Amino acid sequence: MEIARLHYITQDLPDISHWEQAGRACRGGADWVQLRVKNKSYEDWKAIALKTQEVCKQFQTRLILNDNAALAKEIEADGVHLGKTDLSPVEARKLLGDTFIIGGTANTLDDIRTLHEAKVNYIGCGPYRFTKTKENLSPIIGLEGYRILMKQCQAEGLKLPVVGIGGVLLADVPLLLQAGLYGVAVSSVINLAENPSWVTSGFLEELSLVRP
Ligand code: TZP
Ligand code: MG
Repeated sequence: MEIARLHYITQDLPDISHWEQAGRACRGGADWVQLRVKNKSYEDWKAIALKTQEVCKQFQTRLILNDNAALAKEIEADGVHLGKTDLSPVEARKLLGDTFIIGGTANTLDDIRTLHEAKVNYIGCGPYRFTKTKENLSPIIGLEGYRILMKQCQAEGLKLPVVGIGGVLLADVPLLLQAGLYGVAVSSVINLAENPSWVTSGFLEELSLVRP
């Protein structure tokens, strides 16, 4: 299955809903939306997810739920992104089946090895730099860190698409791709922009300039 090179991520914001955020990114061409909802009951989360799914379907954009494999299954999302404290990717695969997209979070080479073993479809590896978007950040990886990690992956034959995440800005894209990353996952740089659709299309343009 084709993994997008731009993983657009919604966030909890006071003045705009998750589905409106998704709509802005979709209008800019995003074909992959990760719904990142925090601190909501299952039912509230489900209501948000269904509204976001409606928007994504209009644009034929894939919807990936963060954290919640059960909800992803219930609403028949396209995928789920699992952190280290969520359901394990192995259990998620049993629950969701072979065609469901399962992504996992990595901070180290060991994490990447484990996720590869678990047959996830892609890996979100970060944080690239400090970001206010996520609490309890893992140690910063930085550009040199990615270079080293991606070289080690290549040496070990770990061929999964790895997207960089955490404080990624448009101007970072060329160097991150040169470091060996497949793509990027971004949230606030799009959500807090004056023109989120325009920034989204800027990312897609930058990513298209370098082959993975
Ligand atoms: N995981 C590691 S950093 C991060 C997540 C979800 C936040 C990404 O958001 P931003 O706003 O692009 O830094
Ligand atoms: Mg998570």
